[in-house]
Amino acid sequence: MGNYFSQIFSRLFPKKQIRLLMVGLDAAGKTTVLYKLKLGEVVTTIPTIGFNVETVEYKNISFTVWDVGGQTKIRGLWKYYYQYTEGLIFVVDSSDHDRIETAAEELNAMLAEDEMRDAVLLVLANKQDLPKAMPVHELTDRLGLHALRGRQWFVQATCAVQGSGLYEGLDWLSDQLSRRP
Ligand SMILES: Nc1nc2c(ncn2[C@@H]2O[C@H](COP(=O)(O)OP(=O)(O)OP(=O)(O)O)[C@@H](O)[C@H]2O)c(=O)[nH]1
Ligand SMILES: [Mg+2]
Repeated sequence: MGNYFSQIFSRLFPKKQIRLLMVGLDAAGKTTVLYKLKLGEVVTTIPTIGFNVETVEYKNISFTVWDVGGQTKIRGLWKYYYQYTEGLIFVVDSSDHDRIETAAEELNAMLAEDEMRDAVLLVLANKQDLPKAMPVHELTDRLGLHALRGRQWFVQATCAVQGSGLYEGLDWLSDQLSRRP
């Protein structure tokens, strides 16, 4: 009986579906983020060649999260995932001082693409547990986010292995996107 009513309820009020693309340089922690959200666990990852995709249910929203590998040689494949992306999650290893410029270049090139015009941007300042992690304000500067025009963006500090900050990031995305038709 309960099941019957919940089926009627979900037909009357279907969950909003939101498509998210999660990219960033290799080893930033994307796959760790994905499975921490999906399973509540830290999985042992290997570098992603290709993609992982999972749906994550949160706050009456069904997020479809595409996690695409970030190694240099395969970054050219990111563009095949742009279409219909409503939210871009750009994951950064906050302790990787040597590659923050590369991360900034990749992010800004992606945001310049026409298909990404309407996507909101959530940056995950990941690996905040590491001693040399850059704080949010420094990452914001170094990624050039203050120069963005006509884009909703937000930077969330996270530690994917502990799970901290991940749901705050989804909260921001759901606030931005659930109001859209
Ligand atoms: N200390 C620390 N390590 C993390 C954190 N998040 C991820 N890692 C580790 O970073 C390594 C790379 O994580 P992945 O999730 O495989 O990285 P990825 O971004 O998916 O990498 P590609 O698939 O190659 O693009 C793994 O050893 C993770 O355990 C974090 O918040 N803190
Ligand atoms: Mg991966």
